[in-house]
Amino acid sequence: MSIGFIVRLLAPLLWLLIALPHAQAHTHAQPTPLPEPTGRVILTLSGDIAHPNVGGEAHFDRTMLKALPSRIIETHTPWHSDKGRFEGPLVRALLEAAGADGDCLRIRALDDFEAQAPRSDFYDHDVILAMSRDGEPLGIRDYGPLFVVYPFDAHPELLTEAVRFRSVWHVERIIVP
Ligand SMILES: Nc1nc2c(c(=O)[nH]1)N[C@H]1C(S)=C(S)[C@@H](COP(=O)(O)O)O[C@H]1N2
Ligand SMILES: [Mo]
Repeated sequence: MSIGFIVRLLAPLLWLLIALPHAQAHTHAQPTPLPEPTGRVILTLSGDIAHPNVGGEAHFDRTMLKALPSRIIETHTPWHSDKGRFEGPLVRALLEAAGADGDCLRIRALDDFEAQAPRSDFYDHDVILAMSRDGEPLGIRDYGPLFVVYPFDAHPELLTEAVRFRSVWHVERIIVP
């Protein structure tokens, strides 16, 4: 066997070894462009964000939030005596739109309240950032404009102090450490 023959045999293999991981990393890192908000920004995702649209942050107006995959959750909450029909984007859809990969999220409210929540909550359950209740936009008096709603009625095991703490109302920012 000549050296030339061995080189010709190995070259494509070497090329695969070098090029393939790059090709995969490239497709994986392909960002989904997040449009820029045109209306008033009501939610900001900051920190470790892969798809920023304004500066290094992901800003959302109402229209952008409404365009995300959403759910309707019919449930009581520890703060409502009657059942409500809460509707809004899935938190995991929001994280994916912003390219937020962190394991833990800091959810901050207009009143400076802040809670930490594990990312897994939003994959284990259809947790939404409710924008409306019974078809009406959530006002600041009804825990709006954005309220983290867990499906308490469907999953009573969620009625714990820890999850109550993560049920942040008046949400304005999600920080990905
Ligand atoms: N914006 C905002 N969300 C919040 C809070 C708050 O003070 N502000 N309190 C949290 C805590 S600690 C709990 S236990 C629940 C319920 O608060 P409550 O017992 O005062 O009704 O809401 C959570 N969400
Ligand atoms: Mo609490």
